[in-house]
Formats: sequence, C-alpha cells, structure tokens
Amino acid sequence: MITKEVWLICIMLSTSLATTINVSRFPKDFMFGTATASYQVEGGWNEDGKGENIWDEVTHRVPSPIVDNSTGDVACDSYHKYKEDVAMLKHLRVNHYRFSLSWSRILPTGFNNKINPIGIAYYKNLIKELRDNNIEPLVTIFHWDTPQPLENLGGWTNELIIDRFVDYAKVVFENFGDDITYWLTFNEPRQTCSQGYGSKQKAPLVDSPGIGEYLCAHNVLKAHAKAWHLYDEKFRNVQKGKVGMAIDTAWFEPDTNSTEDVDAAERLQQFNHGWYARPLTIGDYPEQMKKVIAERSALQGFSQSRLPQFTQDEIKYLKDTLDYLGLNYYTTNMALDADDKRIDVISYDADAEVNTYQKDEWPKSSSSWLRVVPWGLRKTLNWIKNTYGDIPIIITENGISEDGSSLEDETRVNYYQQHLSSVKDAIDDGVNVFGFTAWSLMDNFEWLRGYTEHFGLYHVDFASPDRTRTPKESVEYFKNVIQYGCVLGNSTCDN
Ligand code: PNW
Repeated sequence: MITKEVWLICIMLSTSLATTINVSRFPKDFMFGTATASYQVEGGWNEDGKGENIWDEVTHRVPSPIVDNSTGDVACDSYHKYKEDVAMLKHLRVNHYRFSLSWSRILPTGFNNKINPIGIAYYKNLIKELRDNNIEPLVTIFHWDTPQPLENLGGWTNELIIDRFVDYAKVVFENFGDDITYWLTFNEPRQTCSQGYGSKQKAPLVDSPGIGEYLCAHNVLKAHAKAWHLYDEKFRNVQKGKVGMAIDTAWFEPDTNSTEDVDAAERLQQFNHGWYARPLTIGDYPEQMKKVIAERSALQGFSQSRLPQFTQDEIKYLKDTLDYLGLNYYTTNMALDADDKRIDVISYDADAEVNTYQKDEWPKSSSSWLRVVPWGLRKTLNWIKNTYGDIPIIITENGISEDGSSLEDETRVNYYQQHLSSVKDAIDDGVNVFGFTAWSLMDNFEWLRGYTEHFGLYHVDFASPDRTRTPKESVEYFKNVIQYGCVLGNSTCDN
C-alpha cells in the first residue's frame, strides 16, 4: 500500500505533468456512478429457475472458446452478494449504479409464458437495497445474454425476437418501473451484432459477416423503438422514467487532413455510432452507409443491398425514440480512406472502406484494442451534439484494464482523471452531459477474455469461494472525485 502522502504527491505530479487537466468543478447535480452487467457478475447461472442463455451455452462448450476456459457460472457471485456490492457503492458515495437484468432469470424460456418469481424477487431486492442507500438504479434491460431458446430460432437475426423483447420489456416495466427513472434498452448493440453475428468474438459466435450483422441491427432498432413506444403509451405518465440506449464508439481521428481521410473518419463514425443512433434520432440509417453498402452489394452480385431498408412508416416510428443517450467510450483510432476497397470481402468491416490503427505513443492497457486517448472522448461528445442535436448524454461506460497483479492501479487513476477532465471540457464546450459511469465496479467475467482482463475499481479474488472484494487505489480517488466534484480527487477545484 502507498501512504497518503506519497499518494498526494503522485496525484499532484500527474496533474502538473498533464497540463491539460480541467480543474473546474463538476455541476452539483452531475451523476457519478459505476456499472456492471448480469452475466459478467451474477453467477447463479442455473439457480432458482433461471433458464439457459447464450453465454451459458458458449462457455460450457468443449473445447471452450474462452481464453482461460472459464465461465460466468459463479463470476462475482453477485446473485448472493448483492448487499456487499451495494455496500461498496455506498462507500464510493455514487449517485447511481448501472446494472443489467438477466432475461433468462426473469423469463426462463425467453418467452412470457412463464415468469420466474424468484428472478423478479432478486432484482426487487437489489433495487430496494440501492434505494434504501440513496443510490439511483440505472437499468440495462439487455446486456448481451439472449435466452438460448430464442437463439435456437436465430436470435437477433430473426424478427420474431422483436415482439419477444417487447414482452420482456413489458414484464420489467410492470415489475420494477415504479422504482426506475433511467432505463437503457440495449447495451452496445454494435458488439451484439458485429461481434455476435458478424465475427466470432462474442456469443452466439455466429459467423455471418455483412449479412447477419445487418439483420441483427435492424431487429434491435425495431425492438428498441417498440419498447420505447410501449413505455411512452402505457407507463410514462405514472412511472415518469426515461428510456435510452447505451451505444459504444471509439473516436476516429483522420490520419491526414486530406478530404479522403476526413470523409473516411466521418464515414466510420457513421458506421459505428450512426448505425444505431441515427435511425432513433434523425430517422433512417446514415446516408454514407446506405450508399456504400448498396454499391458494394451490387458489385458483389446481390440483387439488393445487404443493408435492410426501413419503410417510411418505420422511419417515422423509430425517429425520436431516445429520451437520452448512453455513451460507452474507451479508446480512439486513427482513420484513413482504404486504398484497397476489398470488394471481394463481404463484411460490415470491409463495407466501411476505412483502415484504422492506433499510435505507438498512446499508452497501452491489458486489452489489445484499448489504448489511452482521453481527448477522443471530448471529440466524440462534441460530434454527438453536432450530429444529432442537443440530446442529454450520460457516459454509461468508460474504463481501463490491467493484469490484476496489483491493487496500486495508478494507470486507472490517471485514466479516470484524464477522461473526466475531457468530459468537463465537453461540458464547458456546451455539450449536455449529465453523468459519468465507470466500468466497472469490480473485476468480472470479460467475455471471451475470461478473467484475464481486470476493469474493476474493486479487485475480486476469483480463486476464493467468497469472491472477496478488495478496494484498489482507484476507489479512494473516485470516491474523492465524487465527494468534491473535482478531478483532482480533492477539494481544490475551481468553482
Ligand atoms: C464493453 N471497443 O465492450 C462492454 O459493454 C462491457 O461488457 C465490457 O466488459 C467492457 O466494454 C470492457 O471490454 C466493449 O472495441 C468492447 O471499442 C470493445 C469496445 C468497446 C466496448
């Protein structure tokens, strides 16, 4: 452990070196919180009537596709230890906790023919524990754990799932809605669709590049809009909540100031963020996507574009269905117009016709895709405002991984200090950002990377049956940021 004095010197040093740290205080009502997701922390995979989901199925395969052959069968055991989790949140003095509901814990078959009362009770208890401790629950309805019976029918590539998702959303609005102000329908649909159905990087490991991933997105977008309309018509008056979506993107910085590279960076941001946010704000897919995918599909011999089309009625129905926007931001990439258009390759990735890379000088993390580029967050937030208008935004995820070897996680403290400073810069630029959520409250099951990448403020001992939680140094820092609204982690920010 490092002493308080050394700690202070470290913080002062890091701020004096990084001259760009914004030391103006956050607004009083700014929401600070942390996040997790059901499959990554809960465990209890087959307890008390829970049904099987796609992550149960994938992690139980032999040979295992998970790097360390691990599963989320127990994970952080939050199914039994949620009171400890809330005590940690209380220690941090967060305003909110973002967690997700396990669809198969609530509806074991995925369908609404059978509601699991013990699953409902688990989340009611968690929400009550949060409310009793003055912590606002921010609830993600779907964070990647599709019920297996629905996956067997094609999952998100079969439009059948739209109404099944809406059935599920109705059950959760009815059961929890009186206590929830902030709903998120989906977490990072791009990862669900492109990694789940376009490449084998996430469950269900379906390899349908350039086709399955677009079908998936089309159904996700319709399911979101239908759930939003259901809430708007049946629940909003009484429950007074807001329904948004957590959409992830990296920032894409043009490699040169040539028109080609500037357009390429913008096109890739439209492929990443616009793919989901544009239909739900302005209406319809981004023009760049429609054009390039139609052209490539024709050259590839398809009779129609691989990007499905919305009808005029659907465009209207989807438009303006985000009460607020969740942004998951981790990193930045340099973008350049692809010389080689790779017409022979059928994939969302190739469709964008953009090459990317990360600079060697950007500090690394334990995740191959994640280098530390704080200014990308400010640029992303400004881009969102300039693209969709003045929508309220909450950062629903931001964080960095390490290898878990030490509780002295200065890299995380620096990462948060620099990214919070970048958020404050964006607020000062006039972007309507009302909250920040650190990923993650604690180390957890990092999907195909198992337990090898550690994103937690709290360390979790996965070798111990107790799944003992221990604060890392970043806990003290984040707690002080919250207390003082000051990225310096003390009281000295300007008012
Ligand atoms: C998020 N990228 O995924 C997920 O929402 C979390 O469940 C996950 O644990 C966390 O990030 C850390 O990986 C992302 O390549 C994965 O830009 C990759 C990217 C973004 C988000």
